[in-house]
Amino acid sequence: MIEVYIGLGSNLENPAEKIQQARLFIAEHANMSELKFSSLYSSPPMGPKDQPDYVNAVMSIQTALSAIDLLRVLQGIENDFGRDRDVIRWGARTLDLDILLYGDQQIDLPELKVPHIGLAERAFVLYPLQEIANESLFVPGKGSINDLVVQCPLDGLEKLS
Ligand code: ROI
Repeated sequence: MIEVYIGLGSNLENPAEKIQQARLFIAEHANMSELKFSSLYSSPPMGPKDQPDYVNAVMSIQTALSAIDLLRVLQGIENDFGRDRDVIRWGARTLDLDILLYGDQQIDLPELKVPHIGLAERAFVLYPLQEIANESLFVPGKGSINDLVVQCPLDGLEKLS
């Protein structure tokens, strides 16, 4: 079994509810079990500003799925939520599920980079990740979670309730 961190993001059509629904899809999936789930956070859009704020969260799961099989499952869930792929680069999305960390592995495939690209610079990923991660979590090739958070401004990130 591998411990995996997944980033969840949405900024369309009741995003907080979308995130909670996606959480259930993942937790109830036969090949994944939930370990931890962060608070929900709101964050201004990174990328084009003419889109609504995002709701973001991070969850950890245990799975026996390979990273690629996990990617396929998560893409299937995104599609179930009606995401149109690649309409506008970095435009609004109903649901985004990203593999942030896959155990301590570094993966460099055309369709999958782990740790997730940009993880180390994105407040909406780092802060919820730190909330649920062990203090000693190390992001392969990047540094300790605590160091990364200290170096990352909040950028308007706010914890929701
Ligand atoms: N911006 C924020 N704040 N949160 C996201 O989840 C997010 N996801 C994206 C882009 C468009 C890069 N911007 C984002 O894919």
